Amino acid sequence: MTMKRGRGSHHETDPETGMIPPARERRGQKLGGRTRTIIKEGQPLDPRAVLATVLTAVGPSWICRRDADAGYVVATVGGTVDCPHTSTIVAVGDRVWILPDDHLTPQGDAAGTIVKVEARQTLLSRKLPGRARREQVLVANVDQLAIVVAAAQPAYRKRLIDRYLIAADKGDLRPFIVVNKMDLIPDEYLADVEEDFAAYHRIDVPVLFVSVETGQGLDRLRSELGSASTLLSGPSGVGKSSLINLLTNVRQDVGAISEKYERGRHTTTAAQVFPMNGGGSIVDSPGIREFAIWELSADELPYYFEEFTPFAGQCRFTPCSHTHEPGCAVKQAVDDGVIDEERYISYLVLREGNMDEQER
Ligand SMILES: Nc1nc2c(ncn2[C@@H]2O[C@H](COP(=O)(O)OP(=O)(O)OP(=O)(O)O)[C@@H](O)[C@H]2O)c(=O)[nH]1
Ligand SMILES: [Mg+2]
Ligand SMILES: [Zn+2]
Repeated sequence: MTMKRGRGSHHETDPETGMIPPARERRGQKLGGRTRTIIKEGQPLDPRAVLATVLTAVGPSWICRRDADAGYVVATVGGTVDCPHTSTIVAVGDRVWILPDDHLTPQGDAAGTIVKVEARQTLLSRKLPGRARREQVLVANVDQLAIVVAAAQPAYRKRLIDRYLIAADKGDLRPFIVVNKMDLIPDEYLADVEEDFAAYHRIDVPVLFVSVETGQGLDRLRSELGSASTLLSGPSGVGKSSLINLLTNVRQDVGAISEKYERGRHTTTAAQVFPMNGGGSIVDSPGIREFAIWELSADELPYYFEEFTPFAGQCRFTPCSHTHEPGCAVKQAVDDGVIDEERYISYLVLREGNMDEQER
């Protein structure tokens, strides 16, 4: 681990798997243990079941909000669940049907069992960190992905940004980049930082330069959020939660409930949906250390670098991997400065192997 962090070395994620401990607990208790969950599609739905949205995880349970009355339910998955997907049975953002329990939780909240999960409209997923070849869905059903990085402390990594862009493409999310902590950049270097992100403008990915400290760029961010649902994701310590604190004042609501179940946690440990006043929602998520794309073949890789497309047809060889072939028009475009060199490096790194990424 050589990644710089903005503050002390807190470790909300499991150092080995990169996952938050509650999720591991959840898998152990619900999937590996005696209360095994059986996935069975298309079973009749109990008429008492109510539709809700998963807002966040607490230990092995999920805090959900009922559609009908916006009330909260703490629900678990157990027994047989009707679910169209096989990886990550329930994720934050999922639309679920909950069978209400007769009893409240010991903390006094309505309780229930998730009996059905709806198909996901969009998703952000990655390969589960570690050796296992499994998909991990981080958040479902948001419209937009704000890739949040810091101008400094911690330093941003283009390789990570480019991975996020591919994952957004795969999961049908509209991506944009938020560069926070611009207050840490001395005036004489501001133009350099902005220039460093110009390649993203050229591929139509908006880049917003903001600062929680000075308020710079927050109006632009608000208008980018609009009435959509937006996931904020990025490394730890870049200011995702700080931004959300500024942008929404309903944070306390959901936060208060999850704190009853997980006392004494300060950093973000699970993704959490915050409804916004003007409609839409904003989703906070724990800092990401590793981001390997789930299912990415070398053949399909060039299609995720859309700026290569006008040149790819002019390569001398077909197919051309755009790595070593003579007469490669993509490489020529990089040499000519028409394709951004950093984007090309991301392409090469991903071709080499889409491994878990820590310090690239
Ligand atoms: N200088 C400066 N510091 C900031 C800014 N935004 C946030 N910070 C600080 O950066 C640190 C991390 O902020 P958080 O909001 O907790 O970061 P996060 O991205 O939510 O981190 P995780 O929950 O661990 O993923 C805090 O000490 C913030 O006060 C900013 O614009 N400028
Ligand atoms: Mg946070
Ligand atoms: Zn080529």
